[in-house]
Amino acid sequence: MAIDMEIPEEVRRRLGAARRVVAFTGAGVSKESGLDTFRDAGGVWQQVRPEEMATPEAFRRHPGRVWRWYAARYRRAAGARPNPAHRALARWETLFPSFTLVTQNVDGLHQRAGSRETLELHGTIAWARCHSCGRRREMGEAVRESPEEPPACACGGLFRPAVVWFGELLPEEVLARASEAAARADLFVSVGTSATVYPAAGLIELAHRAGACLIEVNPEPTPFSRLAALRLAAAAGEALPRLTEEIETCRRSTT
Ligand code: BV8
Ligand code: ZN
Repeated sequence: MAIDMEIPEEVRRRLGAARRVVAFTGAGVSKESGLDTFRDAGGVWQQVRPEEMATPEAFRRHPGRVWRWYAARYRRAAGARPNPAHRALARWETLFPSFTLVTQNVDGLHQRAGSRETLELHGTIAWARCHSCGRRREMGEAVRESPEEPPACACGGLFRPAVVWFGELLPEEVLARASEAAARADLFVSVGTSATVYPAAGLIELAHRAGACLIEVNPEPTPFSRLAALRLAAAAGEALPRLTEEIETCRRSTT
């Protein structure tokens, strides 16, 4: 599919001059790596109800069921490979004086594509942590040792995936750093997210209100599309490498 890369002159100017840049990603960025999104047709939340799998109450009631479901998601994520969208974003660290990658994804694919610092708002599936005392261990090791039931911690509590469930607080320092980066951004690029889960989605509005140029990469519109200076209605794996070329061109012509 050829992507329409008609970039308005004003946006080109902003791409060329941007100094503090934030990319904000969601499940759509990993779609082309073979991982399901959450809210699209056939997505994760059409296979299971979020309140039955992704809440502390669900874990208390059915720890084995929740553990097995996350063990399966862990194996799929571990078996997936980063795609051109992840790789393009890893390069953005070298394109701008300041670049912050903020993700809602728990799959670790940004890091595996080479992104050195990624703010993981919803935690990670690569680690398990004790639901009682917070002790951490690698998810892969925990799943191999105990594939059917969550392993017990030395404190007597149960290990769970180190992700953020509905009704739980986001990691305070990660959210603070992401909010600060959004509030200071002059360019904010939202990729592959339905922008419906809070407080994460609030970062988009925060950046927009602070004057950032907003770009949205998503085949479908979102509640924030109307704020975007540029919308690329295409798959991230195609749009981001092309956008990266355009950014490089714009930056060469401004320096
Ligand atoms: C909290 C992690 C304080 C584990 C996930 C304000 C208003 C309304 C509700 C709330 C509010 N504030 C808080 C809430 C409640 C709730 C919430 O937001 N509910 C919503 C859904 C109504 N939030 C919380 O509970 C948060 N905690 O607020 O704490 C508190 C505490 C107690 C009481 C009150 C307050 C915690 C939320 C954390 C949820 N964790 N999961 C796991 O993965 O199992 S949620 C889940 O959604 C995902 O993990 C993901 O991180 C997140 C966001 O989804 P997306 O990544 O955007 O994925 P989605 O499928 O939706 O969209 C994919 C997009 O990609 C689509 O648009 C599609 O078009 C596009 N796409 C498809 N293919 C491609 C593509 N794009 C590009 N390329 C492609 N190829
Ligand atoms: Zn413990």
